[in-house]
Amino acid sequence: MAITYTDVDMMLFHVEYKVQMNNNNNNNNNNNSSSSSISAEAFEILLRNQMKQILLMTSFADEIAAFATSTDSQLGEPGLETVAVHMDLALTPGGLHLKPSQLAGSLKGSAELQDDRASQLTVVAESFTVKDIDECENEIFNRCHEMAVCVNTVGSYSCTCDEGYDDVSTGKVGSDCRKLERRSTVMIVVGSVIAIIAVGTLVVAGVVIYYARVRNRGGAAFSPSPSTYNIHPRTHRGRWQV
Ligand SMILES: [Ca+2]
Repeated sequence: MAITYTDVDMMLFHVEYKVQMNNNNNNNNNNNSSSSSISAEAFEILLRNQMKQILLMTSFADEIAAFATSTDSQLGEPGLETVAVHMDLALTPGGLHLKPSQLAGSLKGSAELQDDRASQLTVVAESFTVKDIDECENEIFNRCHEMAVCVNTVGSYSCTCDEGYDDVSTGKVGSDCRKLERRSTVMIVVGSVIAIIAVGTLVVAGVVIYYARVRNRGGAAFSPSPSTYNIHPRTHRGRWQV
């Protein structure tokens, strides 16, 4: 199980450690044949409760937002005493100052205080290692926009919009990138073309109208008036008589 915080900014770390299955209880019952048997469900409950106690005693307890554990080994196998455990640890942004080595040291110290060999489940304190989670490797861990570059940092990550894209994010920087400049340029070009066509149409229309008027005026000047025809009414209509 992994923590997936994509709606808020969290510091994510991966913790690897080992737990030791203690057989004291079963030895006391003289029943070694099922000494290691424990259901996966019961083990998860034990593990989570113990880890919660350990985490609450660390120096960064106030920064813990959530944790999730998972195991590699199959549980309930005869003779199985040590199980490798993975834990995803989410801290609030206030934990930014903490380094993985500091987290591991605090976990170790807290586990040593909790170490109780008489109980069924014992945490092997020496096994804690803390690693940064590379949020950029898996999209479920980061909120970078598809047109943004994701850069992993210790405990966190950053997003930067690609060149030519504007950052219009309202939340995490680089979570929303838009092609605003190019869109404006296209609109300007389209607007200019429309304006040129409109002006050209007006000019052409003006020229056509002008020549039409000139043509109409010229035709009236050279046309003979009806009175001119009446001077020689017997001549062929339309021919001039000198
Ligand atoms: Ca990281």
